[in-house]
Amino acid sequence: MSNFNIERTSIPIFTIGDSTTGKTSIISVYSGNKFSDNISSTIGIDFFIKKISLPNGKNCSLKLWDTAGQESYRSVALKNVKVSLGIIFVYDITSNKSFKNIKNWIDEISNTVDINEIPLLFLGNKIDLQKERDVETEEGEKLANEYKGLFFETSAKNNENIDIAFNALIEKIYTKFKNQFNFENNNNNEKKSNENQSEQNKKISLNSENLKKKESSSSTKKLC
Ligand code: G3D
Ligand code: MG
Repeated sequence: MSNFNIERTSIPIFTIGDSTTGKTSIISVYSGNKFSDNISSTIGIDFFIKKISLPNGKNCSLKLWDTAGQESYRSVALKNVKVSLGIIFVYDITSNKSFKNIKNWIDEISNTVDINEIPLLFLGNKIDLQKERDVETEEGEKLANEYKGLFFETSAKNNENIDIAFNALIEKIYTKFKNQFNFENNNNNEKKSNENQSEQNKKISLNSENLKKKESSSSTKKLC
């Protein structure tokens, strides 16, 4: 499958939040990889492709963009948020700073997208570290309610609540954007996907140059 086809047949979702909150781990575990204690830090922006079934039983792919916090990449990465159909905000329940910063991230991307128009998912990650908890569950719920987003507490380490959170987001995206899903082409896509099993659930890294190319090619929102 060429990148062109990936672009045309996937649902773009962004993960945003402070570094070390577990964004890469969450996406990686959801994409079917084992949790790694030594995950290499995201340098610029990567994306993972994950094959899913939609609520209507049809197959589709999620394109999960994984952003790093470094300033140099952040501006390029955030420009791409405008093509997203879902945004995941991640904080670390052991870091009140990362929780407080979610509002700053929201302010930053609000320059690019109308967040009221995009399904949002708020994740408080690292619930396996209960003894170090620095953010109460109710605070996370309150924040998510304020922005009419979904809320879950997760552990990428223990693979806890990861699938359930993504499924809830997919359902919300499907309900909101189902008119944009091109089901006529779906059989075709399924056939292509089956011919390219090795292309599924893969990680793709972008440097800033090809990211700009991606940015222009991903402005279309034709889905599945
Ligand atoms: P980021 O992509 O948001 O920067 P990473 O975060 O996924 O790179 O994770 C940062 C660190 O937190 C990693 O540890 C990773 O193993 C750890 N981590 C991620 N999710 C969890 C979780 O649910 N529980 C616990 N206990 N740790 C988690 P290192 O040691 O590599 O820095
Ligand atoms: Mg990362």
